[in-house]
Amino acid sequence: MAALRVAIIGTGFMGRMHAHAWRTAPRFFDLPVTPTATLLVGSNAARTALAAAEFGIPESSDDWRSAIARDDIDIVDICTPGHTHAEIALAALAAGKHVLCEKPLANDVAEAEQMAEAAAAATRRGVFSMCGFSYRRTPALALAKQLIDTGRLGEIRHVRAQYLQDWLTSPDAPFTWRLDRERAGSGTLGDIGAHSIDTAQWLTGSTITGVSAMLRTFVTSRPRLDERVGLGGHGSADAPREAVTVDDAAAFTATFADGALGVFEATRMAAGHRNANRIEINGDRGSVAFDFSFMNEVQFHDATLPSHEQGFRRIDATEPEHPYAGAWWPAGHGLGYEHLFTHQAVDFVRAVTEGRTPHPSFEEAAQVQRVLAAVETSAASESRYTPVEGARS
Ligand code: SOE
Repeated sequence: MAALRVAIIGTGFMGRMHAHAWRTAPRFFDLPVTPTATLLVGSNAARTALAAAEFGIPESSDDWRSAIARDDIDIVDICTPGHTHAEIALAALAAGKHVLCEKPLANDVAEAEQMAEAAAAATRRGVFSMCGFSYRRTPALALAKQLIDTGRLGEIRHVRAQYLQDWLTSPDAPFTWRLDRERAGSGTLGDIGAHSIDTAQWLTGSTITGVSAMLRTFVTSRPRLDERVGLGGHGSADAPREAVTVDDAAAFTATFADGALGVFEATRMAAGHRNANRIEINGDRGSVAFDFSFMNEVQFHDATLPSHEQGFRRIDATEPEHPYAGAWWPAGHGLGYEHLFTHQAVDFVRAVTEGRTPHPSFEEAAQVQRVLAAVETSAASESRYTPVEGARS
């Protein structure tokens, strides 16, 4: 294998991010094979050609099927909305392409399980796949994983995860595909709650076995996006409004196979929190706490120290010994969001060339999908919800 040629499907936020990652990975990391994004595929030919020029990708197309049929494409990198993941991934695996697929893996459990089965079969033919739960590639979180795996937290009792964003706080924030159940599968739950579920199961090495959940949609329609303003701006008050068919917020408790208890919250309406992806894990020997707002740091408490020496201490995960960090800048010169995607590309290339299944596998991502489905089922029934007697409404 001399090179790995990548076709990126999707020209939005993630398409742009992945293009950056494929370009950067071989510049900073010593890779056995050089990946190159050679083709960008989008739904509109003219806009995709412009995007390809901007991302530095030599070719563009509006036909993902012909991209997959090409002999000179080795990796299909799926960065499209969720409703297209299964069809593209299944076709790509059948054509013998390695597949990197954005999260959540699919829009429902049936699709996710079909993808996981196809991925397992492809692995036996030397064709690999991975789901893009990119936060696994945060150096500070990877350090937390090392601390947990080496027993520094002992037996895990609590997982406390919150993913707080605020870009939907205003009722005039514009409509996007992420608010359409047909395309996105679910709302905040699948978009960012899925990250917390994946991170929690990955860090603890334990699966979620049950949930008790609530979902809320606070704003039921939004103005159609004014292209001139763009996401993050406001739709004009008199613009036609589109119905929001997904959740704005999710809250649930969870049980883990190893006996731990989990409390999860995800919202895109936590005013003031742009991207606070937080998780804290408590065991009988210590705790770790992480907040993406301070993404280069992890807080570690060692409960085995003499009590007068105990307390959370901040570890700056930018030393050369820390995961991924040695490839970048001198210690203390932090990393950003885009680095996670570069690390993801690096791990994917290394696994593919060494013939190893990269993580998270489609099967791990299908387990996240099962949790998402359980949250929706629980929220719909609210069967374990007990109203407070005598409370005034
Ligand atoms: C939007 O909520 C979003 O871009 C997610 O889709 C990403 O997965 C997350 O990393 C940042 O926020």
